[in-house]
Amino acid sequence: MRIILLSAVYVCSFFVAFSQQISPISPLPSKKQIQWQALEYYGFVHFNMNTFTNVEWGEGKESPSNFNPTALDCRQWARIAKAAGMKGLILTAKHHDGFALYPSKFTTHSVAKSPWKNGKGDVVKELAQACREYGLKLGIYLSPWDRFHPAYGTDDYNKIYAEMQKELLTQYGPIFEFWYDGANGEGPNGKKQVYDWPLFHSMVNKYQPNAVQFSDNGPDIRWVGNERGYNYETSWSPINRDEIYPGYPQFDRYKNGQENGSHWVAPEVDVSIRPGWYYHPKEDNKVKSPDSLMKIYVASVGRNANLLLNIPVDTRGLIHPNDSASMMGFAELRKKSLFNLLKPSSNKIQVSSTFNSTYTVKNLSDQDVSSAWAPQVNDSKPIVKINFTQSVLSNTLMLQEPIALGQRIKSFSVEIEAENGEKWLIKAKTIGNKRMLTFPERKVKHIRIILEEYRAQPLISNVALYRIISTRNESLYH
Ligand code: FUL
Repeated sequence: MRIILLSAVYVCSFFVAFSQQISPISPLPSKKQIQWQALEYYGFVHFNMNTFTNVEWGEGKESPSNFNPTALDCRQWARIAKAAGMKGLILTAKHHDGFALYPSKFTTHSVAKSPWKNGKGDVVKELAQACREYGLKLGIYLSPWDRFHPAYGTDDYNKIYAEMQKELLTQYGPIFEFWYDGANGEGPNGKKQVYDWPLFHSMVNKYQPNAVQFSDNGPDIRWVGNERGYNYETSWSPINRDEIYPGYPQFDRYKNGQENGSHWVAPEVDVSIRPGWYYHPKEDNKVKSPDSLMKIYVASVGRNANLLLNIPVDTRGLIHPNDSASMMGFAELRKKSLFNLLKPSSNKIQVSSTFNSTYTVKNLSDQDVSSAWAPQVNDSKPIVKINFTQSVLSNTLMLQEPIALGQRIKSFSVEIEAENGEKWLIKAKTIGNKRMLTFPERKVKHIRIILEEYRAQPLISNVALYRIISTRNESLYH
């Protein structure tokens, strides 16, 4: 009888352990935030009145007659973006000077007043069509700051902005991201606007519920805190979103996100391929090189953010050949660098313990972000160990957490041993969606990843090893 009972207990506990799922820890990303994070890399297009007046910020007094691209071709933008591996394009439908790239009913300052296509043109429409043709997503940048609009600085302006949102959100098909700029200066009458953020957010939630909204504090995705193309090494997607607002002067204090933040608002790195956001002929030879874009990628996508790379379209209405060459060079580098050198068949991945058969070591090399390895609850020092039967020339370790279950890891270290006996110890804090740790390129023989602190039972969804190279086929990391 005792034996039967004991066996029953054993069988039951086996099934409990077998089927037990690890609970998520809040805050959690929504479905659309998870989908957005998977995009990783997409483009920004700054093309508007400033392109023709050769400035970065217009004053709102520019004549619409300036806007006259000679060869505008949104299909060229989309073709290049697609070939460059971007997943979408976000267009400056209206910048701070107030000029609208589509014939809005709520401003008199738009393409409708320009000589381009005799005032019958609509850049947003052309880009929406081109994106559809090339399988790209479309995003909208609509500057709340408007240095032209006579209503700016009054309550009416909030309603006008919301009406413009409605036009953009209802006339051009699906939108994947809505971008609010944090810049807020004076309007034409010297007044500043108090923005009605709840109204603006409700417009997107109503007309494009699948679109994520970007601003300094979200609500869905947030500014990284600089425009130079990198995220900070420690990066939490959770943040106390309600303590900050667009243009918040002490934003620096929030740039790492917060371990115990109230909301999930992952960072986006926005950076231009040239020094300026808009096209200036004098910057034709200042386009960032593919090597520099690769470093930006590692410091953005490889640090728990997405990369929004701006391409300034020129006065013809085309992407300049220097920019497109660099974008293609960058795509080529990613292709040559970002394939996993860990072959599960020959390089043995071992773990210190396994929670149950749902969270096995196999999940670490399946490239699937929704499956993960987890150690036993009582494993006080969870370790992932990789021994190479043949050492592998590499310079980057990539780790991922399954973000759908929340961000957990607070600190970890990586020990690397090269074939020649050299050793490194890398100490780091967060992983998040993706973390790339670079080290001097060597033939690597052993790697140990030690999970030290975590907010809840730790989970790792993927481990990969790369050799990231420059255009000269040398290591990008010496
Ligand atoms: C900034 C703006 O002031 C720049 O002109 C540009 O649009 C950049 C993306 O955001 O805050």
